[in-house]
Formats: sequence, C-alpha cells, structure tokens
Amino acid sequence: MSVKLINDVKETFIKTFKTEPLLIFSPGRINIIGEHTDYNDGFVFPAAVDKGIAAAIQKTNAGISTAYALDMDSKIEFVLDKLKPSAEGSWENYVFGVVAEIQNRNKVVDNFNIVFKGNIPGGAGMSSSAALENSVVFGLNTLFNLELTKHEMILISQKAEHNYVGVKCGIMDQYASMFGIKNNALLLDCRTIQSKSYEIDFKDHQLMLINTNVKHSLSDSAYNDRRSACESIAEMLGVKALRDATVIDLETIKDKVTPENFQKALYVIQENNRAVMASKAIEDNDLETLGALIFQSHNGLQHQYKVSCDELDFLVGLAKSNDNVLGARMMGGGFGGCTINLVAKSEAKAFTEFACNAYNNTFNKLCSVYFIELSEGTRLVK
Ligand code: GAF
Repeated sequence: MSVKLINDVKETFIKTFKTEPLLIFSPGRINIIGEHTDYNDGFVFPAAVDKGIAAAIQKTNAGISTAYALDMDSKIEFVLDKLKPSAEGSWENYVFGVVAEIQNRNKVVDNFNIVFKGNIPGGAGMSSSAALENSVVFGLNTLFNLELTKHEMILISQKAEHNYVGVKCGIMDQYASMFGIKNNALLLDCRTIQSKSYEIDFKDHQLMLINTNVKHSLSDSAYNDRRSACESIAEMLGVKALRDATVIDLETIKDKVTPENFQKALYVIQENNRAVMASKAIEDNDLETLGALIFQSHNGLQHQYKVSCDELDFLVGLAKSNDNVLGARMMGGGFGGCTINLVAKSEAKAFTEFACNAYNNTFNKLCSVYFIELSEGTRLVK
C-alpha cells in the first residue's frame, strides 16, 4: 500500500473539507486462473494486490454530499435522495451506485464527503472499479454504523456495477478486493461465495504482470453479451448455471446452438475444471502443471471465448517460446489490460526487458511491468 497515496487523499480532504477523515485502502486484484467463470457460478483463483484505491471519507452537515476524484481533479456534489445513474462511463456512477444499493437495503446513509485516488492503471484488468466500490461501501458502513457484513458489502458493490455502471459482472473482483489475505490467493466458489486460501510461495518462481496499456472500448457490451450467451445455454441444458454442466451434457445440444456459442460454453466448463486443477497443482507444488493450465486458459480465452486481442496474444506468444516462463495468459475481462506470467525469479527482469522491447517494436507502444505483492483486503488505515 502506498503511504503517499494515503497522504494525498488525507491532505486534500483536510484542505477541502476542514475535518479529519477516516482513511481506507481497498486493493485491486490479480487472478491466477478461472476467467469468466464467476458469473457461471464457477471457481476463480484471485488474490488482492498492493495497488488499489485510497479513500478519505467523513460525515458532513453541509446539506449536500461531495465526491472528489483526485486523479482526475474532478469534484461532484449530489443529493442523496435523488440519485440516478450519470452518463455511461462517468466515474461518479461507482459512488452513486453504492449509495443507491445501500438505500435499497433500507439502510440510512446521511451526507458525506469523500476524496479518493488510485494507483491501479485504468483498463489494466486489475479491478480498480471493485476497489473503488468497496472503499465507498466500507467507508459508509463504518461512518454510519450500517452493520453490513463483508458479504453484504461485496453484493452491494456488485449491484452498483450492474445497475449504475452497466457491467453485469460476477463476484470475483469485489470478493478478492474485500477478503484478500497477505501472501495468499483465494480459490473462490462463486456459488457459495466461500473461499479456501492458498499461501503463494513459488520459491524460485514468481507471478508478474505485463500491461499492454490497451483498452478496447467494446469491452463492456462484449462482456454482457457473453454472460447472456452462457445463461441461455445453461437454460437450454436445464441447469442453474454452466458450472453444473459437463462437456458430455453440452454435446447433447451441439446442433441447437451456434458453433461460436458452443465454444464459449465449452471454454467455461473447461476453465472451471482448470481452476480446480490449478489449486491441486499449487498444493502439490507442481509449477509445471500450473503453468500448463495457465497457457491452456489463454488459449481458450483467445480462440474459444474470444476476449483476447493481438497485443495480449503477442505477449503470451513470447512467454510460450521462453523456457523461463512456465505459464502466461491474459487476465480479467479481456480486450486489453495485463498478462499474468509465472516466471523464474532469476530471469524475470531479462524476460520483461526482452518482451517490452519486442512489444514496442511490433506495436509502436510501451508496455508496463508490475512485480506484485499479494495483500490483505479492504481495510481502515490508521
Ligand atoms: C471482470 C469482471 F468484473 C469479473 O466479475 C470477471 O467476470 C472477470 O472480468 C473475468 O473473469 O473483471
């Protein structure tokens, strides 16, 4: 967690609102494997990281609430009983959405001021949005003694994303951001919303991210389309979610669905199995198998689920042809953002330098490298 980030929001808050705020840090996440399985009630394998959103929040008697996005130097005043979504893509929807969803649960929130700032690059696929939602709900829960459990808070954050941001996301990002454990990844069952933690110490290997710095604008609608395709196939199969289907079940309706949708459903079923197999590989300290599963995941995301892009495929291709990288894949919703790589510690620097040069030569763009630490979830900062 960056002390500077916390100090920035604190100082701005005190300067702007002349009172001491509560301080919150809410992390972003990585995901080792299990992509696009969460909204199919399946398994995912995320971890909270040391990058995220810092928020300063306090009650006010001003008769109006204010949210201040320090990164953008953008401030907005709003009235709590007249909330509705702002234009698509507006940052304030993350704040309004959380407040509205708290109100929908008949909990009373009074006027407040919030200043927030993050160090997760936008579009990196590291869930800056879930981190922001969680910081708001966590802050309001503390300020107004709402007595929400962490599970209730993440469901509020998820609903805010559905109803105010317009992305019909699963629960992975909000869960990882809220429940993260230092040095651990969480094998989360998205049906029961319960996880098992795995200490991540790969000895001579490590996880690292390479950000393509690409964000394609079609990603939100493409995400929602895939979710509804999965839901309609689950309905055809007579199951609650694709998590409940096998490849054999899917074969029985092969001639009733388009080849594209068949491949998407097949990917989800296979990826769900891979997430569980990955947890076994970690238990057995079998990094070769873990890496192979990670490469298979990318292959499915690229060719079956079709949420990758040239830049991500290029970086994964480089990783595949390097003996020091055991596995690599695109991470998060897709269409840009980061690859996650399982790489030999001694060779990580050389690999990233090579990859970034090659990337720059091919796409005439810069990529960024993040050596991440796995951190605890959303918390108050003293
Ligand atoms: C995004 C969503 F917000 C998550 O819920 C998840 O579906 C992910 O894409 C893909 O695995 O981050």
